[in-house]
Amino acid sequence: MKRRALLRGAAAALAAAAGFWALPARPQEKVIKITARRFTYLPNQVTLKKGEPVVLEFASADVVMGFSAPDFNVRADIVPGQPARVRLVPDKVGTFPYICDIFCGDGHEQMGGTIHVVA
Ligand SMILES: [Cu+2]
Repeated sequence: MKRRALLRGAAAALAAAAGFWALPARPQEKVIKITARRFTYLPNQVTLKKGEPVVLEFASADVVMGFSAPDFNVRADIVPGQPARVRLVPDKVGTFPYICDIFCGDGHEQMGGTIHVVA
């Protein structure tokens, strides 16, 4: 009885180890670099895949800017000289706007871009 229980324990441990080793290596997250300058983002269109994690890395070429994509609940301050990173896992397919949410001068209201999420 005791031996069988031990064997069962060993089998469970082996199965757990096999499961552990079967886990795929965490893929390197894709980084998309976006430069913000008055009053645009470059690029101002990004295409992402649903469910695929991505890091948006922002740099400002002039003044303090914002980045806000309300559909994905992410935002960042973009301070010159300090790259700002936002991690995003798109959970829906479609076309979603993002905007600058820090007043950066005349033209600020038009500053934005588009995130396309494909299946
Ligand atoms: Cu702005």
